[in-house]
Amino acid sequence: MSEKKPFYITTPIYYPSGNPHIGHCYTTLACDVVARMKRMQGFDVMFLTGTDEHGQKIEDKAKEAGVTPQEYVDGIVANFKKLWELLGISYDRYIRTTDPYHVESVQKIFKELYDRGYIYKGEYKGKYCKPCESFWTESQLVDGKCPDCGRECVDASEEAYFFKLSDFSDRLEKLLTDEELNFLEPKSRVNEMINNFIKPGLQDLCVSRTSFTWGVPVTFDPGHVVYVWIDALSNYITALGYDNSEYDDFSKFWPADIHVMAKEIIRFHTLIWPAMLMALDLPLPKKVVGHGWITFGGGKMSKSSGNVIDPFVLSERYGVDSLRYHLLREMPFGADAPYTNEMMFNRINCDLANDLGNLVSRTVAMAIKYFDGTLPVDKEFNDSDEELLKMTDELPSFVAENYESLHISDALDKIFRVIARANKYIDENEPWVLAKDEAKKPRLAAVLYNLLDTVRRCSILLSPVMPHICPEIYEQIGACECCTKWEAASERHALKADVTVQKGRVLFPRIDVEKEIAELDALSPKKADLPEEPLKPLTKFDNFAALDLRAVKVLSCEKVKKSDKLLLFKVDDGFGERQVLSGIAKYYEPEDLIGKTLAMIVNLEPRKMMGYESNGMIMSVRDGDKFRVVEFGDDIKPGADIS
Ligand code: ME8
Repeated sequence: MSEKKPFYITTPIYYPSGNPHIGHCYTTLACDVVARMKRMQGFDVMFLTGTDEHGQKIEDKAKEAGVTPQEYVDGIVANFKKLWELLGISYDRYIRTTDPYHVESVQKIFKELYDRGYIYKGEYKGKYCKPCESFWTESQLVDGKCPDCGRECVDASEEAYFFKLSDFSDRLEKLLTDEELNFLEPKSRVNEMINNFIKPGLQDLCVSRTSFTWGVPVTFDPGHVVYVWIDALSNYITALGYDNSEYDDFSKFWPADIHVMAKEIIRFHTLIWPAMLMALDLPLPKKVVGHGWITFGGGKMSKSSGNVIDPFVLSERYGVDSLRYHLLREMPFGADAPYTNEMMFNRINCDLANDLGNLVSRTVAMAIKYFDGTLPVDKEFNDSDEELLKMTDELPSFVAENYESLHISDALDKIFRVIARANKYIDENEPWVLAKDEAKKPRLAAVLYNLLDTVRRCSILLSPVMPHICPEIYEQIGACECCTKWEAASERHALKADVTVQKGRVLFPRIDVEKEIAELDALSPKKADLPEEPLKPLTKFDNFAALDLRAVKVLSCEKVKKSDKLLLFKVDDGFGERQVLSGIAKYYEPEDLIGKTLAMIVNLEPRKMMGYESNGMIMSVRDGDKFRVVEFGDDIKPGADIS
């Protein structure tokens, strides 16, 4: 039996409603660093990530794409996994909430909570959009209307199950304020949870819905599916085999050591999740850490000029470890950090090419030049070496602590201070001057040895962040396996006294910032050249075939009073007359359209606008900031079908 201590770390399970982006990369990389370090420290690590695949949004996206929800998520999940592989994410387990074992466990957990009296049946009240069949909260409405279709919503209610979150207020407040436990970091978030949520009074949480079907069915009440958080949060225990026979790791790894996420879902992890566990009589996770957001020019990621931020493209062009380093270095603990390609290029040039890359290549080159690659055993160390060595001695405990508490940027900052100090040490000792005097060869050997050994120690500590490059550095500086283990970072002079170096490739080629920005620009279509709407995903032929598209002849056309947008048409559809509205009043005088033969979708459900019923949709095409109707010559008869 292994005597290793267990260590369990998790990312959120991401929504596969779109492809993974740099933001998802940050959390996953941060967890990867901790997982890699803990493995090096001899822990038995379980690093869990995955995808949260149920819900209305996925159901809608799949419908839009004309595929089943399962087909839709399968496609996106494949991209998540591809990206994690490319970035070298060393996860041990990947959970999908559509995995049958998870579904089974969630059903049992839901039932258990119900049997224990923590889930009860009630009425969910909200704003309901009938055509969209969707409930919205007040805050989701846009100008008081449905955020999807812009139509009026009505007060409505549906039968739903609720979780008694309100029962747990006192225990949650205690948990969050217990100084010794230090349950939530950063601390600033504790007050936010207490003042914004606990103090105003926790509301019971709606945990089932009947208005959509893409979810885990409630076993004892057909028609209800488990709504979002009970399904999603349970992943942290179902993935270990809680209430299922897929895995048998629950007793070993639960409670989790750290749940990592960004700030917007701290609330769910520090209120709902502990309350669920309390209700189930299970131990609570040891720590929840919420980092800031990576922001992209004004907060939103965009493909605008010069800012292609597809992680696949970036890691292929500039190296996986450079991307890993940049993201982890740039995000100060708890705060937001903007992302731009320019910042990444400057960071790579400054820290990686100039400081680390140069230190390695200069030191190796000097060892080759002055000693044919193998340092002599005879060395002369002196007191002036102490400052560099002492600074390096302080690193391992600082780095370990800061990696583990997700202050990764602080840890990297400290490592790079030592690297900068080592570069200064070269300038102070002027090896090229020492080399001119045969009597100073032992001193020269000591200087180069100190440098190589500092590179070794720093590289061990950097290896969780740059797992692909560090082994290359070990090779160049002649570090054997035993002196690159985690503990060896604390040891001075663990390199062999007669170490042999090897010239290797340039580890971090300098980036010509302007040229690269121009090339990335060329890779992405300019904003002005892009169609306003991106292409929609593929859809089934049947979706197209369901539309009835016809040529129609305009019989009459007039402006709708009090509307500067709408024109009211009577058209001949070949079978009779029908009334239709179109929002093109800004672009046409009504009389110009009378007598024209236009393209129209004739089988859309009727819709009322400004008091008139519209039966179909006249098709028009965007022309800059205008719209033009799609029209045919007089030879096309009304009713002719368009395919
Ligand atoms: O919230 N900066 O899924 P999600 C930093 N399924 N981190 C970011 C980020 C950004 N710009 N964008 C995303 C969900 N993230 C739920 C979670 S857990 C039981 C259920 C990361 O796909 C960050 O970790 O919206 C954030 O918390 C998470 O992705 C949100 O992922």
